[in-house]
Amino acid sequence: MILYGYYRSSASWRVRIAFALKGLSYEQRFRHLRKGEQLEPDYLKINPQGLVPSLVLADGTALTQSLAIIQYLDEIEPDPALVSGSAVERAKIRAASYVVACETHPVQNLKILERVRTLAGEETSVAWARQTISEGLSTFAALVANETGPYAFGEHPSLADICLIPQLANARRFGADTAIGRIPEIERACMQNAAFERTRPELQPDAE
Ligand SMILES: N[C@@H](CCC(=O)N[C@@H](CS)C(=O)NCC(=O)O)C(=O)O
Repeated sequence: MILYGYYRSSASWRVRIAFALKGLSYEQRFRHLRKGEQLEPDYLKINPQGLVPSLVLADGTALTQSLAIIQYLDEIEPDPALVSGSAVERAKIRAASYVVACETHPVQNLKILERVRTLAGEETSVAWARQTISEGLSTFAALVANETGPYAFGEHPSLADICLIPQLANARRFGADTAIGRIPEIERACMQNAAFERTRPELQPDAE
C-alpha cells in the first residue's frame, strides 16, 4: 500500500499512527503542500479533492479521507480495534474524533486559511485558526472529562487519540492553548507509545 502524505499534514499523521498501531507496512510518497503538489493533475487522479492523505492499494484502488482510510485499516486488521467497547462507548469515541476531524481541522486547513488570508490578511487568518482549534480542543476535553485514562477513552489508544494528537501540533503552530482538562495527560500517554512517537512529523523523510 502506498500512502501519499506530507510530513506536517495532521490528517496524514492520523493514518501513519493507525498503520503503526496495526503493525501494517506501507510505502510513503509525498506531496509538498506549500508547493501545491497536491493539485498536480497526476495526483488529482488519485484524490480529486487535491488533499492528502490518500492510500493506493495493491490493485491500484485509491482511497481518500483519513477517517475512511483508518476504518479500512481497522477492517482489514481488526487487532487492535481503534473503536471498541459497547455501542454507547463506540459512539462516544466517534463523537470526540469527529469534533476534531469534521468540525475543527477542516475549518483550519491550508486551503481555508489561505482564503481567509486573501480576504482579511495574515493576522486574521492566524487568529481564525487559533480560535477554531481552541474551540475544538475545549469541546474534545469536555467530551472526555469523565472518561478514565490514560488515553482519551481508557487504557488503549483509540480513533479519538489518533485525531487528537496531530491536532495538538496544529494548535501549537497557531498558538492555541493545549493545556485543557485531560488533554496533557492523554498526550503524555500517547507520546510514550511508539506508534505516535515514531510517526511524528519531524521524523518523516520529507520533513524540512
Ligand atoms: N478530511 C480530510 C482532510 C484532508 C486535508 O485537509 N488535508 C490537508 C493536510 S492536513 C491538505 O491536503 N491540505 C491541502 C490544501 O488545503 O490545499 C481527511 O481527513 O483526509
